[in-house]
Amino acid sequence: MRSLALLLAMTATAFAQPRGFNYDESKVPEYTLPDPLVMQDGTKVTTAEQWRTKRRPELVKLFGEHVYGRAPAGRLAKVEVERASALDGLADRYQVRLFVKEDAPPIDLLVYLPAKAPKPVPVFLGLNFRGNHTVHADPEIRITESWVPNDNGAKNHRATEAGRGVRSSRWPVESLLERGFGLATIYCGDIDPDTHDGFQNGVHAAVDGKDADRGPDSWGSIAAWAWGLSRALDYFETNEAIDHHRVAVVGHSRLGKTALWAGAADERFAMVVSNNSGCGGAALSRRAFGETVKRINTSFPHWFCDQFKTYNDNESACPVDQHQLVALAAPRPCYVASATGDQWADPNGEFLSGLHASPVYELLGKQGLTADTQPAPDTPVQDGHVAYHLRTGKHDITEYDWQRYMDFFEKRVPKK
Ligand code: GTR
Repeated sequence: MRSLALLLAMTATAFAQPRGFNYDESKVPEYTLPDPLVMQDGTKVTTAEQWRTKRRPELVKLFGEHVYGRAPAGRLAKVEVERASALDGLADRYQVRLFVKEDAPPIDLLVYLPAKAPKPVPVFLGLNFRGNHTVHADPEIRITESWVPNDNGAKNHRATEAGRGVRSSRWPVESLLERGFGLATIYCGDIDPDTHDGFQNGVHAAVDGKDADRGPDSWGSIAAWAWGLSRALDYFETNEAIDHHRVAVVGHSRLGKTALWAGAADERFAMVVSNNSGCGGAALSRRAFGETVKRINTSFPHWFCDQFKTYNDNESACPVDQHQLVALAAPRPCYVASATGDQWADPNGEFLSGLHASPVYELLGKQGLTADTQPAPDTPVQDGHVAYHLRTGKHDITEYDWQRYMDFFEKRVPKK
């Protein structure tokens, strides 16, 4: 019985397109999107000032209360830094331990900076799924002490040497260094374990205390991961080799949802990248195409706040939809990327989010997305401040995706 359940779980992961969900554009229900430029009280937002002082804060609050949960203010209690030359002299490697409380478990931040580039350098920052040591074969990367998932999806494993470099295809470190970028990453499970543990571990326990009272708008795991990304940025502000005004926050899948929310909540990020983020990320919830709100809340009850569960099969009751999350990146550049083989994440719904976020960019004097229908595969649209591409292939983040993110960064994130 157990092995049958395991087999089914593995099949679902391998094909990532569970049956019983809608993948047919003609069956998308009719819906009306909430207007990013209309306040809850009906006032139309017509100036950049109104957006900045009224509507933007209102939307951040709504996403906190209805989708991700509200995170507390945060700061680092202690930081320990180890610096060394790495990758045959190509990189300066920093292994930084971030402590959100003096006695909290460490959050390990791994940073590679191009050794030869003039400092300070711009950086891409993103979370990883299985431990920092999985992103590169570098033998010196610390192995996380937090629980990690194994290949069968079980989440209570200790990381070992066997995992070193196994996810390097997702982290083209040398390509980034070659183009003058630094790369920084944290294992998401160092911030908050990706299991429904009743918020007894990770930063929820460290900051709120174990068994803290939780309300419908208390922070879930995505909000905790996003909060952790902001703590990495706090550290960057103290490292003179890093251009903390030019940090792009990037993430794939659940960690792409996280990148979008991190960039929305923390305007210090200079650019936001959503790679195949799907439901609860860039995809419009009201389309209910592929993964639905109900399904995601059922499979991953710890990701969002409890209030979000009240929108199961009732997406239109939610005061926000995900195009407004993209709009919260404005006027900063935001890249939304999809993959042809990732219908579960609703590629067209991801595109439409970028499109319907664009009026906010325009109000702020920038062009948003410059296509009004989804472009053909492998034809990036990068002429405005919202970029989009549909990569041929499966749910993944690849060298192709990273090269496009670097292209866009070079075009759109000015040197200060
Ligand atoms: C899936 C989930 C998606 C996406 C993905 C991932 O199982 O349904 O929303 O987040 O996991 O993070 O790899």
